[in-house]
Amino acid sequence: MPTTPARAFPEDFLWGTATAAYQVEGAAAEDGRGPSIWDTFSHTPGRVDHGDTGDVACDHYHRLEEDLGILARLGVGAYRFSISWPRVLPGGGDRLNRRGLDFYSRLVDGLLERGVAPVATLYHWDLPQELEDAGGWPHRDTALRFAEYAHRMGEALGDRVHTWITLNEPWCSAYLGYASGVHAPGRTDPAGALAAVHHLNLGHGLAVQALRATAAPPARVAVTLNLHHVRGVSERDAEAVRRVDALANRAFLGPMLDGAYPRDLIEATASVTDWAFVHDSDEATACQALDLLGVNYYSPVLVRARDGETADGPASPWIACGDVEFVRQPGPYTEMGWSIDETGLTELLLRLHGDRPSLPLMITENGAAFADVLDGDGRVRDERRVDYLRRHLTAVADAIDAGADVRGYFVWSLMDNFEWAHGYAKRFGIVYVDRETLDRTWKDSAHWYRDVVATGTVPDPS
Ligand code: IFM
Repeated sequence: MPTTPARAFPEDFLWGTATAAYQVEGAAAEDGRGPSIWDTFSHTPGRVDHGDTGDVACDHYHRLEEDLGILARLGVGAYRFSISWPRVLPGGGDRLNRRGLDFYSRLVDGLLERGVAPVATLYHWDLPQELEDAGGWPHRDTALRFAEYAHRMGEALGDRVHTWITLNEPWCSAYLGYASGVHAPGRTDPAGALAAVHHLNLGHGLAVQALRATAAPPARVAVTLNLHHVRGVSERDAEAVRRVDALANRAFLGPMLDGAYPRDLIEATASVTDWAFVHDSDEATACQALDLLGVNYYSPVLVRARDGETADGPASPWIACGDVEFVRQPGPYTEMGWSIDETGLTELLLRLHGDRPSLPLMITENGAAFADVLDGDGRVRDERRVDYLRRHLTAVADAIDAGADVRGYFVWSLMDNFEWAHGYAKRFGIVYVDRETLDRTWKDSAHWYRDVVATGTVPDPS
């Protein structure tokens, strides 16, 4: 019977877990926090399954000590969280809300006291509502406000936070927020979505400059992208693959890492926008030296050309791709309907390393939703999540063995939380959160991950 050998990771490999502010904090109207686009969106009937909101979420804001204890017992070397912009700068202006900042200060100190390195993401989708009212990410000024926010956070926390992530998954912010409208703010404006892409890229570059100017050395600055590993059904789908890759990946990698939008992206979207919102020197500003590239990976993408026909349907995040079919891939699937295929992760990491060998990589999110059940004996037997994590960590080990410079891995997520338009119906946590009591229970995967972290080794499944 074939066995999968245990895989040992480098000694200095960083093991962590991740969450995001709106998904876990709750306390939406407390201590001076202002509204974000996700407060507005989730309170709009029909936008989020079951009418769920992040008002309470996991109540992490009030259960900070308990959650810090969980992280300490997991033994992780790092915790990736995001700062809620409207909690620290309500309205997105320049008035610092001390009580909001104090929460992050306590979080950071609590992590450091427990030997856990804080990894702070500045923007995980919760734009202050007032900035959306003024135009949102399609509007250039939002990038400038974002840079000011980065500056304030670098000043306030940069003495203790040494790893910073500017944006989380700008693909989602731009295309799901402004093209398909399934995420906040729920707009369906393809030209606006491409303007959002640009202002997110610009805001990223300005934020890197702001962090470098304020955070104490040796600050590491990164961005997290949900890069899509795109495959074609056959060789004749190469053009479709290239177009989807341009929109999904190179729209961000191009300006951020090479200082230029790819020509084929500009051409493919010419009927939607003339890209006049890109000012001279913006691309150079977006392109700042990075210490790490954060990679979020869940599943690969499979596409096929539609033979010239275009599909009308609900607003799509895939601008100028009406002639591309997104093909359902073979199972097994997670509860999100995403196919489980870890080979895409190895291939993606090797592509990134091949393209830019000197840029270290970090898996800033990877994980799976399953319909977990808290059994009568108090256990959550989530063996499918253990299998998912084992497969994907093995895929990371394969990439490292083949030469990729991967420095760390963060499980998404520390605990079950508000899964955006799906509300609380999808459970991604390695810690189970009871929706009535908000009690936390370690799932089998949390015990498994604690052992992985302690030994630096992914064990043989037998
Ligand atoms: O929950 C999200 C997270 O906020 C961003 N990355 C993907 C996760 C699962 O959908």
